[in-house]
Amino acid sequence: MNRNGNGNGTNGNGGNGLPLDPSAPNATQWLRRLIGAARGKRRALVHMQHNPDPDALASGVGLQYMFERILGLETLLSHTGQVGRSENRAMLRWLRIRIIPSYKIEYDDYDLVVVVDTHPGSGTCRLPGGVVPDVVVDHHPMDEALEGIEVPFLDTHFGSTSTMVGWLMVENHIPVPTRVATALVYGIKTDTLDLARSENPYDEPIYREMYDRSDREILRQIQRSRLPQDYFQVLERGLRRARVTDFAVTTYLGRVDHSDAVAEMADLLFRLEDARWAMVGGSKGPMMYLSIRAVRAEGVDAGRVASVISDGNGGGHETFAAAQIHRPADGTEPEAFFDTLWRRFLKEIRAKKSLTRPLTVPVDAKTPEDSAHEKKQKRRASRARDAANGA
Ligand SMILES: [Mn+2]
Repeated sequence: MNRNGNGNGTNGNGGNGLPLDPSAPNATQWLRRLIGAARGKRRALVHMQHNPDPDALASGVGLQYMFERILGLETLLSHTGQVGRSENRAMLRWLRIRIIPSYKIEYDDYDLVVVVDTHPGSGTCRLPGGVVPDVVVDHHPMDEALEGIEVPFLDTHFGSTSTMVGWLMVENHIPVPTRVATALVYGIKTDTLDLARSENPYDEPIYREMYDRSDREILRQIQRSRLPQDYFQVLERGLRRARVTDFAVTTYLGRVDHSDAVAEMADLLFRLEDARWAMVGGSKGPMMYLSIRAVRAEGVDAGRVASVISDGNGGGHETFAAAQIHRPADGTEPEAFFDTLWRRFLKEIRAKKSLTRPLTVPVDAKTPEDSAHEKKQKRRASRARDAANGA
């Protein structure tokens, strides 16, 4: 699993030319290795993380552009899962990014396979069995060293994979078109919480370089994208069911169309004053999705908690993590299953279950619609009684 810990990445030069790890290749050496792996190839495939987020999409677009521009190598973007969040769908639309579902792809037809924003062995890497990528570009921490990859450009010092790709272009003076720059801006923004989560010398200078070349109007269209009605329905359900337990805030969204809804709700609840942890669940088909957020502190590791409560089906960083768990085949209702995970979560973070209260209203509180409906029913019943009594 993709857990935090060793920061086993290699490293590169900062915008100031100073590598964090002096033994690591610099941007020119990485580019040379990348081009070396791609030279003479006929068709390239860039495989993104499961349910690709803006960082995966942007770094994919960046690499696609580099391969096509430098080598004239036809490059497709492939993915598993789906792009759910409205902003991310707007990004695809406005930046004309074409992505192809993995099941439509014959991997043998490609002689260069690149994995971005994830790595083999991580829960978010769903390469078909037996496919070993030639190149991996990723900033996520990993449990064990990768073997058999020709170009493992892996560095946990970068706040996003988009930063890594932008860095390759800036340091090597590769011109960046508006479309690619705009994508990279949005990729860096979302992965680093507008740079607030960035703790390295790369994200900010690369962000600035890309921002200068980006299309602001398109950025606005993406960030203020229209939301479907069911977004608000899920939001309402999540708030209504939310509970505060000790220092943790949690909720279950019920059925969701995509796992991004779970992450969005976790981000929202996590803003609750005094909450040190947030966990949100949602079910889709046979799967239960969880998103976990934690305040950074000594000994806190959200990735570990996600992994433990999901029996190894989750992971992530110290402060944010996720899990995808197959519901038990014994017919356990999703809600009951979430409850089991909820108990495990509270136990793992040592929150006192007895200190549980609703965040907004009691779980079984009536909505105005419920009350109106009930009144109508009562009126109908009394009319029926009156009629029966011959009144
Ligand atoms: Mn990323």
